[in-house]
Amino acid sequence: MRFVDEVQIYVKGGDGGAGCVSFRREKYVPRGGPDGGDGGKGGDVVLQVNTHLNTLYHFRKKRRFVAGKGQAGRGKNQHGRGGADLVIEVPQGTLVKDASTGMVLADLASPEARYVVARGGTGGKGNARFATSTRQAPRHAQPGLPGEEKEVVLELKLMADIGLVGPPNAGKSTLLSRISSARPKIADYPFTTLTPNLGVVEVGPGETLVVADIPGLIEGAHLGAGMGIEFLRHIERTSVLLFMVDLSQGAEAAVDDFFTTCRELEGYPASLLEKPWLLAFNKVDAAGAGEFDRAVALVEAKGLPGSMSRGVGCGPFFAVSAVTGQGVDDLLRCAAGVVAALEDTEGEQGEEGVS
Ligand SMILES: Nc1nc2c(ncn2[C@@H]2O[C@H](COP(=O)(O)OP(=O)(O)OP(=O)(O)O)[C@@H](O)[C@H]2O)c(=O)[nH]1
Ligand SMILES: [Mg+2]
Repeated sequence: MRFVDEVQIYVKGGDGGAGCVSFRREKYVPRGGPDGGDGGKGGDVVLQVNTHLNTLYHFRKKRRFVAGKGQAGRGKNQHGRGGADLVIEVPQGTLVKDASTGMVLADLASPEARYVVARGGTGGKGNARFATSTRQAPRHAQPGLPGEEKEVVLELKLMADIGLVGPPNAGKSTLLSRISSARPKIADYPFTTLTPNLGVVEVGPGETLVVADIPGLIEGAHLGAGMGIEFLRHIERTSVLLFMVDLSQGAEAAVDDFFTTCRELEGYPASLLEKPWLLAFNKVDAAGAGEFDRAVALVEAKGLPGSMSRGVGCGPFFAVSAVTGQGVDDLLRCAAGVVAALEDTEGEQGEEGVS
């Protein structure tokens, strides 16, 4: 399935129904009073999170959404029925922006998030409402108001626990395909991955991690080189960064790649480097003996960028092979521990907030 992470759609609330002009007609009552009912309210267009959706793919064909109209009022003071709401399902993590101003209207980050994106118009008042002591037979009623309409941009930021970052060809997609049932394209050339992939990894009974694999980053990506850094928005919300570099090119090149990736992340507005991180030196199966130890020593000698978090207790360096599976379990166990620890601290902060 192709990943669609931004779509523009047109939404319009239902028009309100018109109020009715009507007079009572009864035998022996020559001039009955006004009895035109009110029009019904138009339906709202509502965006609702469905946690089973991972992409905006379902908007590829349908981009216009108009909620139901309110019915017109009728005689005998019968009010028109309200129009039906139109509920549009979106993945969790969808950001809603006004297409003309770019303003963020809503951030549907929680699993139950719901947002009325276009309100239905109110129904018009029937002529019964306009009767006064001096004006007993009003011949007018209000029209219904039109529903609100606008163009909005839906932007998806994936909700993943772990974001895989690194240069092209490091083996990020290979790792994702090894640890999850996701089947990203894998090939021996740079920029195989053009759109982010999500994989769900089972790390224990009933315990899962969502891993996001994004296109590779190269030097100057924050200035637009390669695939640019647009895709980094998908890891803005991940709890942990998993750097991956190719150790089979030798310790120096691998470590250079790591620092290049860090620099590109530094160039991204949201402070990604403050997240806890792990560094996987991949392709150990094809690397010379001792390269891993040399690589770790090189990173430590160079020192980490100042804005970078200090890594995590259980690592942060791993020698792995996404092809043979060597070291992968250790890496996952550590990553799962970091994610769980973060969730615990977030939970505690939440509880403090309540008291
Ligand atoms: N020997 C060896 N080769 C690997 C390993 N992991 C990945 N590869 C190979 O490296 C190449 C690139 O792998 P991908 O998974 O496509 O790399 P990527 O990081 O997703 O690349 P982009 O999508 O271009 O950013 C493929 O030919 C893989 O078979 C590994 O552990 N050992
Ligand atoms: Mg890839």
